[in-house]
Amino acid sequence: MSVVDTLREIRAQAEQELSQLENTSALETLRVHILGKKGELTALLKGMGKLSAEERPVVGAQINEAREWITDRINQRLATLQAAEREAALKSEAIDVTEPRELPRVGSAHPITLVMDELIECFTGLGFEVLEGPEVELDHYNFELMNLPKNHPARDAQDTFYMDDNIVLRTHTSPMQARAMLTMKPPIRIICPGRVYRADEVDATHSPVFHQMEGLVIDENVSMSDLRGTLEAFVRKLYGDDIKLRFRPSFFPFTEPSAEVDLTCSACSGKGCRICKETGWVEVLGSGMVNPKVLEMCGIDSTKYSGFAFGIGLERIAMKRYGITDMRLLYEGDARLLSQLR
Ligand code: 2NL
Repeated sequence: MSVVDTLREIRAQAEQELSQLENTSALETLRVHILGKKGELTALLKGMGKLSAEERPVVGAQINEAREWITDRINQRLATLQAAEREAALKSEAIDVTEPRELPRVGSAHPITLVMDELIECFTGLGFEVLEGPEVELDHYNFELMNLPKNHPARDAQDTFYMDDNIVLRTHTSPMQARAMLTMKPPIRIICPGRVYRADEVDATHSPVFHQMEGLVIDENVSMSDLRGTLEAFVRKLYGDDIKLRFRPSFFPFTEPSAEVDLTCSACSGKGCRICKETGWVEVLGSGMVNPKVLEMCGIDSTKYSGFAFGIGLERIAMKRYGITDMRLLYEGDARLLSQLR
């Protein structure tokens, strides 16, 4: 076949393929196939060495003409295909900015955290300082300094987890308060919030891990009326003016005298219901004047200073506040509980 015939064939073939191919990558394949290093036209150019001196310029010009023609056609087609591809990309990648989007799920604080923060706010407003301490404590701080010597029967009520004979998971935040008395000089006004442990079975009102906030005030001439006034101010801040307080005699080894504080039941306004077991009152905290023995063991002169202390169970406050009747709900991590409190 003559070079002219081959060129005609290449053109015809190119023309047909150009009209059929549908994207730029097929076009590129075609371009390489004809014009590339190993392409058909290149092969023809390489074969020119075999031609005579007269034929060479004529054939060379024909090949060049064909190359220009094909290059033009490819570039035209490229422009068309690129435009179409751009159009398609714009369509498929278009974002409808008016479409409503899925909102991110926003978390919320746990009810225990909410109550803890609120109580901290209350007491810091009354001039208390916040102290935190270790959850793994020495028996000495947790029990001995709180007037609960080894083998004392009252230890039963605070059975806990022993790491060894002398190291326990704290049963209250009192050990931190003992540390404060041993290191600070009166006047002392502190609250100690935190996690505490008892070897209790899990049920609707008990958990082996729970939260407490204890308070301690030590100064000269601190009396039971200061305790009453402080707790009354706290309850008013938390629940408002309508609620009534009742101080009921009680016993704790670390306070003398001791009192438990009841509030009028908010579910029935004191009329009596299932929540308050028909008494009209619910217990919120334990308190008392710090036992002079505890003061002395913690290095405070009990002839010069006196003090009061109290312990508040945060689970109880949270359950009362949010109407949660089973304590286990507070620890199950069910997001539906949190979403209801938002
Ligand atoms: C309760 C009772 C109470 C205390 C905690 C305390 C601390 C020191 C000295 C004396 Cl350093 N007392 N804490 C006092 C009375 C009661 O807690 O029922 N808590 C949930």
